[in-house]
Amino acid sequence: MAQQNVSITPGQKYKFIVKSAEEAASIIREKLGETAQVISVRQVEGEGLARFLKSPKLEIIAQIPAEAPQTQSRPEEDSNGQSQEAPEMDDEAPLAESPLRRKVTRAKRTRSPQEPRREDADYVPESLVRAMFKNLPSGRLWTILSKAGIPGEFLAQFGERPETRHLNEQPLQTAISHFAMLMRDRAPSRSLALSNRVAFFGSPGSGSTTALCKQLASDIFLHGQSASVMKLEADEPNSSEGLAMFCEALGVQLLRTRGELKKLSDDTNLYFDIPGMVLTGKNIRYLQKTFDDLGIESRVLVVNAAYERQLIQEAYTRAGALGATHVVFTHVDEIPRCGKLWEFVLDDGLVPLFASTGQNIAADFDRHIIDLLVRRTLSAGDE
Ligand SMILES: Nc1nc2c(ncn2[C@@H]2O[C@H](COP(=O)(O)OP(=O)(O)OP(=O)(O)O)[C@@H](O)[C@H]2O)c(=O)[nH]1
Ligand SMILES: [Mg+2]
Repeated sequence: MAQQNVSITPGQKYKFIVKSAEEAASIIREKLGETAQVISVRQVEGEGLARFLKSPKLEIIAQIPAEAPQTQSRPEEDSNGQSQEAPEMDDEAPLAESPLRRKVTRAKRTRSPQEPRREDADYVPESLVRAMFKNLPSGRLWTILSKAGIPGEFLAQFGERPETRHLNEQPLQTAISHFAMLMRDRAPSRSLALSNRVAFFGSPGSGSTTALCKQLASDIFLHGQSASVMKLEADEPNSSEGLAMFCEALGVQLLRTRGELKKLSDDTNLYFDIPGMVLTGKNIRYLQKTFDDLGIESRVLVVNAAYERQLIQEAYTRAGALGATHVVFTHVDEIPRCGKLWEFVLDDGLVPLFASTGQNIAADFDRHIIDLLVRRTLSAGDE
């Protein structure tokens, strides 16, 4: 294997594409030394036909901790057991990171959020996760959680907590209910109420208009509140046929110009439908200004739960830069494994408003996301 004797930089992340966990372990040790840490593991497949012709590979991101400098040969290529520096994200927008996400490499986006890679690409067999994360707790419960798609580093961090160590000694059923209880306890207790001006935004097709309609229906049917909707335009067209029909059916006013806002009473909840847009720096600035000008305090990021975990992270980071307050996960009905959502739901950043679990705009949503995840995680892992 080609090597170059140049010094590697502590703290810098390196990406390795390998065929197996064993190969990864030996390459990482050889190239980065014994102190290297694995930060993330992802199964990658070829595109198109290559997907069927080639065996899956693993993409491993590793780094030497900043406090452990040393000189080693530097990885230089990027295929078949070779390696390269992990690329940093294309940073148009100011980025704010949450503590949980700090450990995770932000790699350059290779496809647009309009065409998200499905979450299956993120699934790494439990045996491989286990080989990569040495601190991963062992036992039947952890096997189930790992199979359910909870990321290895998240599980390893969770397993280090004193209150989780005893779980393996318990009968499985007891361990499962304790796990569920710990997850519920760990969820941030804040329930940030919505202000009376709320915008739903997300990448094209993420389900933001549908999410808005669900919230609207809940206000009207369940809480008897009055509400109006305003459709905002931007560079991207904002088709409103479905929204207009739904508003008409509910007897809700659909506003199209800012001038109409003056006629609204102060106690009316007003929901803003934003055209789907990729959160580039320009769009973030546009949205931030629009939200500020219109006095929109509640800013709900709508994110398709079928996106790759990395894209969800990116959406979170970018939405944080425009003052997002809440998050809605959509298409939860379509994903076989919900494990990857745990780290987002347990994060102290955005407050989860609900999970959308189907196309029905007057139903198909669940506000008890923790319970939903516990149910879905354990049933997926137990299959
Ligand atoms: N299965 C499923 N489908 C959903 C869900 N949420 C939305 N959809 C469907 O996804 C499609 C896009 O939903 P929209 O609400 O129009 O998405 P949008 O983000 O407003 O799209 P644009 O404004 O055009 O960018 C529609 O066919 C919805 O019925 C969900 O939770 N589950
Ligand atoms: Mg829409």
